Amino acid sequence: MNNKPEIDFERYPLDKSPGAMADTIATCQNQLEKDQYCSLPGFFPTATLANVVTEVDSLIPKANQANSLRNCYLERTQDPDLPHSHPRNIMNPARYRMIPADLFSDRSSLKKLYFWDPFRSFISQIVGESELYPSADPLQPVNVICYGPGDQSAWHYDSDNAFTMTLMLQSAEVGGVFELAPNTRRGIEEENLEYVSSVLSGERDRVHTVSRTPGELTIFRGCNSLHRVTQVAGARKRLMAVFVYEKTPGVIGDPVVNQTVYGRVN
Ligand SMILES: O=C(O)CCC(=O)C(=O)O
Ligand SMILES: [Fe+2]
Repeated sequence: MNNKPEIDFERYPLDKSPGAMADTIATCQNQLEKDQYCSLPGFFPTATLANVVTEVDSLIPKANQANSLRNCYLERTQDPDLPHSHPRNIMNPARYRMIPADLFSDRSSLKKLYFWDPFRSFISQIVGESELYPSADPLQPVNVICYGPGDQSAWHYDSDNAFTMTLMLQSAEVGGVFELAPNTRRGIEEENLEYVSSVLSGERDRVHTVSRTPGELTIFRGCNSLHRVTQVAGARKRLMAVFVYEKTPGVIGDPVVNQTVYGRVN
């Protein structure tokens, strides 16, 4: 599948010579390096968003709902050998619905974007990878996370991906704010537990509120930067598309992860 997707080509001329995007790529690289996220507003125009939202609305009833207490490592059990204040023992509620890739039509603008080679090459340049590949998993490549009233995500680190790519489809009326604390840890060898605990307990000094307007593409490095989505209120759902690229071809997801996230393995 390699059809041209319906993005705003005037603002983002990915269909022109590679040099046409050089300035945007450099700006994104700098922002990503500095803040651990970068933003491309207006990537999807309004008409494209409207089509995708219609498709998403029809799929929500088929989506699995995640609803659990979890720590920032995405674990659902505490460790009784550690103090109460240890990040492993600070549990927060997470509730949302996840629409897996196989429910979307091949004609969906989300899939056209995901499988379009110039887009993948653009993203690999921003994140500094020589090559990225589509995921071979039936469920993981293109998802939409739906947050209805009362839904939210808990402060967490993303597990293995070096970067996470999201596109805001529809914002909530109230709440649903994406917050990110850049570089809360250096990696699992340098956890900075005191600072992590302070963010989990409400310390706001280094927390960024990241702008997410409808149509905006955001790339972030969520592996070492705590992030969350605050609780949504109001009738309009917050709808966020998430795209997963891999560093090697043919990658299939962990069946345990798929069962937890989607309620099925494939
Ligand atoms: O819904 C969002 O804005 C972010 C979701 C998230 O944390 C993720 O995809 O890793
Ligand atoms: Fe995340």
